[in-house]
Amino acid sequence: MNEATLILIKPDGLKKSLTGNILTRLSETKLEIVAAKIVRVSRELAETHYAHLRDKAFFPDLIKYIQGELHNRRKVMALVYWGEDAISKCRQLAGATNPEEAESTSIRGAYGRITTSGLYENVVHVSANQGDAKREIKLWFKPSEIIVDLYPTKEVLKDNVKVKVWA
Ligand code: IDP
Ligand code: MG
Repeated sequence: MNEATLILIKPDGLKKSLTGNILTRLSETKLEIVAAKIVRVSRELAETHYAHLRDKAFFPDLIKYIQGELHNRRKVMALVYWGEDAISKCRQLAGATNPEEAESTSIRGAYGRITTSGLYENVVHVSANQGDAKREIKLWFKPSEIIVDLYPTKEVLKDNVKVKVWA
């Protein structure tokens, strides 16, 4: 079944100049890129994205990590991949959350590391399931930034101009 997934190239991926390698690896999936941008991650976006991990000891480090404070690279690359079994194909290529446990040929296995404070710096984010993908894509992208219709939208008036927002 066709589905969408959010991919983030995290600040360590950008700092290590891995963007090209990661996009090349992802192109093996033959999925379609339907949205892409560079994002400066606010604290609010970071905390909302990782809300399910709020109670973990590593949460403060995780927020610093995704905001680029650990790598002096205050940006991430955000993409939406779309196509047959997009989530499982991209999760497979990304590898396990713990880069030490990830297959060495996976993106995280090849390029990730565990910091001395114990945080998994694993280079990429991939939505874990369709529910997460929907929540995350709607959080990171406006409807007008995606070239296919993924989720229901509605029109609202903003400064007397009609704009599409997530319904
Ligand atoms: P996922 O990225 O594979 O979906 P999540 O459980 O959603 O894994 O965790 C989000 C991110 O938080 C991970 O990608 C990793 O950077 C970090 N993380 C998750 N679990 C741990 C842990 O047990 N120790 C350190 N960092 C972790
Ligand atoms: Mg996750």
